[in-house]
Amino acid sequence: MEQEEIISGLMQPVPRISPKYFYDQLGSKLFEAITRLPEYYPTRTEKALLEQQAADIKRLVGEVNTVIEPGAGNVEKARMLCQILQPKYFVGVDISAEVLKDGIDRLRHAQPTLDARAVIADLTNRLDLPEDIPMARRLVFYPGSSIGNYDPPQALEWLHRARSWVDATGGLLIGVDLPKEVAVLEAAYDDAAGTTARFNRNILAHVNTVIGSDFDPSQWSHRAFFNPVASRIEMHLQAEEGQRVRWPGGGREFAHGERIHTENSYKYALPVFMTMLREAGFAQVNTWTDERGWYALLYAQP
Ligand code: AVI
Repeated sequence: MEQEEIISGLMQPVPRISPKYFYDQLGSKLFEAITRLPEYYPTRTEKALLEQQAADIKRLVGEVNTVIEPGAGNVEKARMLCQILQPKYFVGVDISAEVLKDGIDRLRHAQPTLDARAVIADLTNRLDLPEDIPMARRLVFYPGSSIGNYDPPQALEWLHRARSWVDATGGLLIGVDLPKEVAVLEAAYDDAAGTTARFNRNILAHVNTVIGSDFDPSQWSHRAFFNPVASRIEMHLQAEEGQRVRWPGGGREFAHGERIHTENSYKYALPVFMTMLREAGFAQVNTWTDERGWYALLYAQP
């Protein structure tokens, strides 16, 4: 299944690899390093917003039974939210088992009265939550502007699914990265220390382990740029030389300079994203933005 998906992507006229393959063990560590880079503003801007607006968030969201975090990663941000909202349950969902389980352990340690669970799942498939988690008063927490890594139709689909995880008493708290000066955006995805370049190249090492290919990551260079028409950062890997890459049962020729598209990161203007939320069945939306207007947290209710 995974193998077929990757090979089919590599065989496209414009070859691509899904960004979900960034997150093997090393990739997850590199992503954590990215979130601490001086150029990568989304994580720290969102954290500061959560801290500054804690009282207002608590007031608006009110009593919450369960916080559900799809793509919870190391559960760093949920810890703060659970402190603010004091839910009974926390359900973290992620494809990366080890990082998630460590994060859940740390959360249990920090908040012993919280019933915290780990669900290992690929979010592109169906999400099955533990059966004893009540339907009432659920809050889906989707921080980090991860919604931006889906193309808009898939992002809308994702919002519809999030709506289906809650009833009329629930809601969605979501982080969205906003459009801003191109130099700021491009630096965030092409940092001076080269961490994002390593993160991007590491996808090839991961692909090698999944499909048995012989990609040489050092033969590929990192490219990241803002596409103003689509309002997204695009990340690509560009072949330094012409080369043939082989895998069991096949292979492909890559020309010098040819690119593999590895990620899009959409930057939504607030009114655009609010329209998507309404389309997905969230009628009431509250927003908080930082003073530079770079990032937004939105609380959406059915
Ligand atoms: C996980 N996601 C929100 C990150 C982003 O900003 O799109 C992934 C990332 N790619 C490169 N740097 C960070």
